[in-house]
Amino acid sequence: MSDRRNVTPNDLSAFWMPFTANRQFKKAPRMFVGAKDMHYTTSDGRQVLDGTAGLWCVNAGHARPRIVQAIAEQAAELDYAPAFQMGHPKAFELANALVQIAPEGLNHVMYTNSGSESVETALKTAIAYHRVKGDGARSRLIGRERGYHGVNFGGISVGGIVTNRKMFGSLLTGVDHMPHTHTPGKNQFTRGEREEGGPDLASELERIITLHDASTIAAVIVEPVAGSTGVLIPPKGYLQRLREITKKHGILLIFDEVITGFGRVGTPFAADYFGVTPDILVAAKGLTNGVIPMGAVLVTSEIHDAFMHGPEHMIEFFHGYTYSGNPIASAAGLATLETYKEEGLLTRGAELAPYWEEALHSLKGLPHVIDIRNLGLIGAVELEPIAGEPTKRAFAAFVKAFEDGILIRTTGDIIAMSPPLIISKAQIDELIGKLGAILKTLN
Ligand code: PXG
Ligand code: PLP
Repeated sequence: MSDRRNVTPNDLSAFWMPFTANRQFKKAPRMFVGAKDMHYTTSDGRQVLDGTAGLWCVNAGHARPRIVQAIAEQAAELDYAPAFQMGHPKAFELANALVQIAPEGLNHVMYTNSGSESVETALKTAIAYHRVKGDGARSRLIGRERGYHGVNFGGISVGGIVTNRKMFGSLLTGVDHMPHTHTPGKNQFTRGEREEGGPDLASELERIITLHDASTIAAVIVEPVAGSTGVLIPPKGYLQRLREITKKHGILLIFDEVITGFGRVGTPFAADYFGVTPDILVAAKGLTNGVIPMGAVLVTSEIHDAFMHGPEHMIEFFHGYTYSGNPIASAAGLATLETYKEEGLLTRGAELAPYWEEALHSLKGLPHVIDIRNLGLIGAVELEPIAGEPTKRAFAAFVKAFEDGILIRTTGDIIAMSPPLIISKAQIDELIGKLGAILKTLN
């Protein structure tokens, strides 16, 4: 194999990078050329401690042997099989393995290639479910302010991110939004879930249902913990109440667990942590440890079975992707779930969470820090924005962190962290220690 370390590509302009300040990046590129366990290697040969599991996806750490081997073997044995009207064993094996670790009742799996596609699949399933039951008037979708559900049209319609809603036209019709669960100016530095406000916030859903009438609403979609928009932890009782309200009105509840799935909050899924089972669960990222693109949508038997009528030679659900259940992705998924199981990673976050919480909250009192939030192995440090220049202060922290050997994420002026679930206590100390030192140097 050729050694590509220290090779800097000589033309960066052809690749229009996603969610990146392209002009700024290309003036001073930050390049990774290798990764192993908790660390990346940069193009100038430095080690960077991964404080974000890549983009919230490399839950078992990098280049894990089982996964590497499974991908290589699968590529040689069966590289691709048509996804429609044909099968291959590993897609079925993985679906069974997923159902085993999923919350009780979520018994059927559809595959996609990303979180965004999983969201579209879930929304279409919800609408079609009511339709096949003869309840086709239920087509409205309810999302939430500050929700992130990927970048495709359904996802940005139910999502509540202003830039998406401003930039991309009129989006889907028949969508409404609940208020987000953040209470800025109150409850700062709460550890985990706050006590107050849950039932009140959830009762906003009742107001929306009264406005549109329940008979027009197909589904409510929420992230159990909003990740992308800055780690917004729901108050106690909130998700439980959403479940009660949706059930009462015959509305499907969709949990988007693209970030919270696969051990991130210390249980296999956030549904387990909160003790609330949705009708549809959306997953991606940690399903294959981020190594091969793959997402999944899990549904109850009630939903699945509602489609299994009509002539047997007919396609029951008119949906799917060229790469749904791709053999190499399926092999990566199976090897990932085996790695999680062997190392107890789906619950390791619960053991580490108190240490993580303590470390994070030790940053209280440092310059510019106005809030700290945490749940499982998720953490956020919110900084006071520079007046008139939002995002600049946190971005400066991000660049300095990369130079000092830690990888963090920023969204607005919020620093978000979500390390691989294999992180050691010493590495938590290093990550938070370095971040604290950086915060002291910021303007
Ligand atoms: N739903 C949720 C809840 C997500 O967090 C998606 C859907 C879309 O998944 P794909 O695979 O299409 O990107 C996401 C993705 C960040 C960050 O740093 C978050 C995501 C992706 C990239 C960066 O906050 N979330
Ligand atoms: N566009 C065209 C012209 C296609 O033929 C297809 C799939 O056959 C798609 C888009 C969808 O691609 P995918 O199945 O990879 O999502």
